[in-house]
Amino acid sequence: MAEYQLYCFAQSGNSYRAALMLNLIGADWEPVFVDFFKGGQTRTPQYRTEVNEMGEVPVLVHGAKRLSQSGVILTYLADHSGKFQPQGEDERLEALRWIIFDNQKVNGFLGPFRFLKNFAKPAGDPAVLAFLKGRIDGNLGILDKRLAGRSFMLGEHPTIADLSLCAYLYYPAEEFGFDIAGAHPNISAWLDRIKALPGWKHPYELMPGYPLQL
Ligand SMILES: N[C@@H](CCC(=O)N[C@@H](CS)C(=O)NCC(=O)O)C(=O)O
Repeated sequence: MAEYQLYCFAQSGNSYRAALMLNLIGADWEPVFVDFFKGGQTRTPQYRTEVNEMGEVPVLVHGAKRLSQSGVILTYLADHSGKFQPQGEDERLEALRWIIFDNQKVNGFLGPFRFLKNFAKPAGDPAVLAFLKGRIDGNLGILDKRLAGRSFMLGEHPTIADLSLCAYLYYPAEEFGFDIAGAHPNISAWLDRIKALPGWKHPYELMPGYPLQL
């Protein structure tokens, strides 16, 4: 058995943060496929009792430790590997600030938008999609501005803040119906820099369940 197990599925950008981090730090890890779409596995009492009471992926298992919330998982892996770790109190707080902003407002809106547009049956209400799109555009603008004149979110070195914020941004533009990298040059260059890190893989290569069988 590998040292780490990650409960995840390919379409989950929230899981991608953790899977990408594990790959970039060269961890000995294996995915545990969670059948979110067909089996509704995260909603079963068994999943909520045995895996995660919050009914979510990702969940990281490391020996006796079981962690959920990608921000917690990224922090744990950074502390244990010494890689992608913010340095000193100011950087730690700054990374946390961006991770919370990301969870709530960047990928926190992109994930549901993509789900409602691409996977939900029936597809989401156009008024809901329009609301989310407005929020997404504003928040991606904030991210693009932050990345002007910086290689990564906290400066010249990549940290867990970058690995959190890129969660949904490598999925195909057709799944969103708009081209994030095309519309945001600083985000586009930053995504290329993350992609160049040794061990980078696309979410559909890194996690099980692609293509989706419904
Ligand atoms: N803030 C959480 C979000 C996790 C999350 O929403 N995961 C989705 C899959 S991408 C999920 O498991 N949803 C299950 C559900 O809503 O029933 C994190 O960063 O880990």
